[in-house]
Amino acid sequence: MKRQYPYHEWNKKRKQFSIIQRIGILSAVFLLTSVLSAGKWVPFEIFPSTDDQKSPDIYGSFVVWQQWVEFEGVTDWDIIGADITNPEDISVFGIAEFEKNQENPAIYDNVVVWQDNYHPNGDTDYDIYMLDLEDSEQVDKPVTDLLYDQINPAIFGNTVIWQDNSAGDWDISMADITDPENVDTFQLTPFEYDQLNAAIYHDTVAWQDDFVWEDNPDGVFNLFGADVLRLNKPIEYLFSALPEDQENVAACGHLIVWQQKFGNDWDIFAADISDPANPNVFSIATDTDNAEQPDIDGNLIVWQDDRNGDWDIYGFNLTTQEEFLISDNQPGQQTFSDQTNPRISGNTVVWQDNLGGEMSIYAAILSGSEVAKCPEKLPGDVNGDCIVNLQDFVLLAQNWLSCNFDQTGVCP
Ligand SMILES: [Ca+2]
Ligand SMILES: [Ca+2]
Ligand SMILES: [Ca+2]
Ligand SMILES: [Ca+2]
Repeated sequence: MKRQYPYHEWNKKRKQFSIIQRIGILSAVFLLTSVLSAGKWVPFEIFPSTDDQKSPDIYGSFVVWQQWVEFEGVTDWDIIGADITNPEDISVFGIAEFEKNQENPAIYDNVVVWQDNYHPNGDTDYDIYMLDLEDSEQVDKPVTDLLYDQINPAIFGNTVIWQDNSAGDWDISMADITDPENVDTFQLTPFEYDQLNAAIYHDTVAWQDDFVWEDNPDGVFNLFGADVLRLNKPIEYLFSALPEDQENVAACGHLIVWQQKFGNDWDIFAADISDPANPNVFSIATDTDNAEQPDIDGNLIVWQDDRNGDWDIYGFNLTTQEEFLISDNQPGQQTFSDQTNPRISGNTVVWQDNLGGEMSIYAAILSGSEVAKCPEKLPGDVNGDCIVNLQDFVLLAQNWLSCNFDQTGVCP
């Protein structure tokens, strides 16, 4: 199962380019200019630009994305970041502004990872790179230096995961980046068929997998996962196997969320994987329109939804069980556009928006009843809805004087 990739002495292949370009660009402060209109929360554009911006991720108040940047006559994707602690005084900074393409960034705390196809020898395969925003030298470091493509990274703590096509199909691999100079890499899914679009939260990794076996003869994507507490000895689970495709999984706490094909449209489902061998699946958004690209943090789930005729961002509060519209929801709004690809951290949601033609990154800081949490569970709140009422009493009465010890002679 375990495969230790040969470790290379990482060369400083891009250091020179890095220094030249880092000095020239974005350490500016931008004023909030794109307020749509008044409302309970007002979406704001993070870094107004005529460049296309897409694939945002967020951790706390740090937002990262990829941007189509022109430099000395050549245009390619770079990674840009912003601190949106104060939405009226956003600081924007360059993270990876190199030749070729830096794409699909992910962030955890102060560490950003991305896929990158710059090689000094002219190769164009993708590798995974990382930058610690607190690194005083601001030098990016390779997580992989492997043949073929390593793409689509995710990060939690000191564990980075990605998908790799070096075996002829997609596999998920992982790395421990505790010491960036000595990255240990492990294969998670050295299996046939495609394992891809993986998510990580603590020791849980989840991915979509079109593995064909007796329960999946058509090779649709099912959801698999693993406990990776020991990176060299992962324990694999089957989270959801249905005849319909299940894709784009995200994870937080003991929950995973994903999009699932139902008839001709996509729906959002979730599962409690506290007991990973027996997931408890429940639905989040199942109308006849498309709900896609879910993300989850705490008790909030977000996704993109086309029920209103264009793409909007929707949210669902797992505590109050209420659904709510996040984007294109301003009083008196006249202009509507497509909001897609949301990510959430705390009460802050980011997405990409094609308002005005090119793609831009927007954010909204949610507030009010839509984001209500239950700080602690009340004694007697049997159904966990943060209210002690008759519903709890009914559940209590149904089990009155029941006893469920697993050993005989213990119950009275
Ligand atoms: Ca670039
Ligand atoms: Ca590579
Ligand atoms: Ca595979
Ligand atoms: Ca919209």
